[in-house]
Amino acid sequence: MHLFRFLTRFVLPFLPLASLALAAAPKPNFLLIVADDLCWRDLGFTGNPDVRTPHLDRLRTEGMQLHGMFTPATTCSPSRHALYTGLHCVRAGAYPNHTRAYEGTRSIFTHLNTLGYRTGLQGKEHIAPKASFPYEHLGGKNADDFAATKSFLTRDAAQPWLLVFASNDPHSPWNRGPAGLHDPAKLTVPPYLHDNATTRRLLADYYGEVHKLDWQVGQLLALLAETKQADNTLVIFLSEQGGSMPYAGKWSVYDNGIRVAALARWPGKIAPSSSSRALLQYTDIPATFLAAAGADPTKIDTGCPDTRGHRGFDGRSFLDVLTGKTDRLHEVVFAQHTTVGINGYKAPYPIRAARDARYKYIRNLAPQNTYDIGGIHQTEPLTSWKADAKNNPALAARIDWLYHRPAEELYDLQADDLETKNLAADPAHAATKARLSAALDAWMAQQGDQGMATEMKALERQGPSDNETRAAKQSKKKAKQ
Ligand SMILES: [Ca+2]
Repeated sequence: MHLFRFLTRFVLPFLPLASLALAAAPKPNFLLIVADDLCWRDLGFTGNPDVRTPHLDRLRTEGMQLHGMFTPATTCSPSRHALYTGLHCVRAGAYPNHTRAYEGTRSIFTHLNTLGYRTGLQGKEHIAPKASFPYEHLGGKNADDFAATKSFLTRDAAQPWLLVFASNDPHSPWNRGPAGLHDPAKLTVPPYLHDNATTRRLLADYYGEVHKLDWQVGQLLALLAETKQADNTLVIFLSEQGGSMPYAGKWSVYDNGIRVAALARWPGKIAPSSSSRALLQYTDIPATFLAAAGADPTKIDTGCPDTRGHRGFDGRSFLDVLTGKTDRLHEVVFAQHTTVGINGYKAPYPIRAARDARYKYIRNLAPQNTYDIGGIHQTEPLTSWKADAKNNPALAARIDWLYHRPAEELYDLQADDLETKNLAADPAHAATKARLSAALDAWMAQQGDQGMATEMKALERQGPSDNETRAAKQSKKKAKQ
């Protein structure tokens, strides 16, 4: 019998409609590209005049720029847990750096594996426990092994996939980029950095490593084109969290730290050269992928209930933002910073923030302490800045802000995007402060965030498993010495 007649007479009438729809529209693939310690401003398409990012700039013209994407954390490990679990940091137990989620927590890898996807992660991991993140680790520690990437992408044409490409670039010490690409003397030093020879030298090295990240993105996009999967792949690029020079954002909830450069490309679904200002968070990514795969993200059990017993994601799908149906998702986004457990930390300096489209409210929970950690406070360029500050009172005051801040801060980001004018004591902004402060309280309660008490439990939340916390591992090491 002719195949078509056979199908129409005997097979199609017995197939449920849903499977027909699936057969007509295969599930999309997902390529999630994550940078490391990249301030959102330091890309060609976000306006940096010096850095060279031709591949990312092209990706921007092929898709949508998400201007309102935010990470809920200020360091690598908690940002990644939120990104993969769809849960904010304290609820999942993954809030200090070098952290892990509670046993039983599920991630986007778990959920997409259930839907029949193969899932891989290439490059930097920094997440635990293993059982919560059931991906194949591609290329070992070498994120530049694109032969491993190609073999993963082409293994089985009938099976959809998720690949997270987690680059280690441009994380310090900035020695992996091409040498001599930028002349330090010719750079435009951003206004939030102090301009001296040390800053310029480090900035040139950092920009070189951003260029290397861009080369990796070029390799990935070329592989998608070569394997003819570009049209059926939703590509998302994220800058992770801010840069590691003072005021470049990392370890702070200022916008240089928690605001993220974000792009999304999905030919035929996302309009080229489009933009959205919708407020989004990393925790929205898992729900968005599941919605794009045809699943209902509101039915997902994350394995980790909040204080009200709700087991779903903290995030929501922004698929309708990507397809241009809406330009709104959240009214307020949130972030937390945990100092205890950061390499070289001296005293607890927990910070919380709530931000809407215009204003940001920040609460420093231990303003009586000195904020002092290894990264920004004890390395270059700060040492050179301190030497210059001896004859520069404005710079000295700026440096002191790295160590001491008031209990509350409020900024009008429309008028003051570098957050230099604290309006927390200004009666004209009392209502705004009260509104964002109340939103922050509600978020902390939902998360089970007890502020200082939570900060003091941070060491228990570090390490690969409940049996081997980072603190226990370190004291074992000390006992041996
Ligand atoms: Ca990082």
